[in-house]
Amino acid sequence: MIVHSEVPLNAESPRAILARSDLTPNDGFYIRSHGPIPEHHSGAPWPIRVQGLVSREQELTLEELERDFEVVELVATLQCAGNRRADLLAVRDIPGEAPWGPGATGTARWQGVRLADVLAAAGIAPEAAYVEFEGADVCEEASPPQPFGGSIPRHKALAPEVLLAWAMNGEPLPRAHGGPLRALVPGYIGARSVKWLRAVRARAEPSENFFQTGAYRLLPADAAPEEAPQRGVALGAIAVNAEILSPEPGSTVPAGSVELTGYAFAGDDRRIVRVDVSTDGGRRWRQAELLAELSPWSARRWRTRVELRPGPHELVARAWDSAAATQPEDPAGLWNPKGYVNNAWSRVALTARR
Ligand SMILES: Nc1nc2c(c(=O)[nH]1)N[C@H]1C(S)=C(S)[C@@H](COP(=O)(O)O)O[C@H]1N2
Ligand SMILES: [Mo]
Repeated sequence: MIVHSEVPLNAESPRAILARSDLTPNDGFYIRSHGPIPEHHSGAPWPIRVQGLVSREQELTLEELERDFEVVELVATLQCAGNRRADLLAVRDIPGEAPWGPGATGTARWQGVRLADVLAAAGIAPEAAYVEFEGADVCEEASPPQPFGGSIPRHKALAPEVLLAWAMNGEPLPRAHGGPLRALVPGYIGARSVKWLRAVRARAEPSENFFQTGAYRLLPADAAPEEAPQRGVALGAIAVNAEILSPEPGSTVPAGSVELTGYAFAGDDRRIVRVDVSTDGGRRWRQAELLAELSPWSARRWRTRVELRPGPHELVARAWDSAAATQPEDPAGLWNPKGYVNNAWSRVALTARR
């Protein structure tokens, strides 16, 4: 793993791990944490509260979730809003934010219960337009310090793909990934998939948590990060994105036919429909072969071959989604004060040798 900080633990997957398989192994899956991992002894109870605009507030243990609701499994990709930030940092400095590369994403098979079923049992009120999640980790970087949290709109909270999940790739949810229980919101920025889940709250308004109002907002380039609550927009659905995974940037490869692989991911309920690659800076494109789509909520790997003459090259890739959205050409126009949502074309410079 490429470690960005030890405390709290933040680490991204190397390109090679993402290139190897559709499912990311648990021990190679990126970890993004704003606070310390909360104490929990395995097997000890972890009751969650379901509260707010519901007719019957509840406290549910893991055992009750598993016993009283349908257990479902789902393959879904998580992707941090800060994925690929390094390319924005190359445009202009972003103080206090780590230079995440393309490995702040991963795909796993998750197991849990549908949030919709839990909300139905609690009797979610018609005026509940948002559902808030709150974790157990108190984050010192928030002002004021507070548990990590955030919210999603009602229509998403009631969608069948949103889970309260306790297992990842057939193992109990590892503590670094929110064990014993996390929210899983496929198609939305990773920040809404709150780890170490303690409370689910139906509300008329979006969450007032710092990570909803003060961070994970897309600010205009001229805003200061402190202006976040007044300016910009809270991030939700992910924008279409793609990255070249191999060859590695800066590598030297034998000239001739070179295999190019990568990932592509479309947000919310959109699907990847096409990936293009170019060896001449985007004047001419050819289509890559799309590999398996494990679920509507998962990233898709792709591959193709390009002919490279000896010398320096820049390989370019971009994806298209089912709403005909594609990626912007240049990160310069995407720069924003917190360094989110870099979905510019992927560019990898390398050398081909005879
Ligand atoms: N409680 C809590 N939940 C959290 C976070 C956190 O710091 N605390 N980080 C969020 C962010 S920003 C992302 S991208 C994902 C990362 O999930 P992972 O560490 O399992 O990859 O978790 C989200 N859930
Ligand atoms: Mo994130």
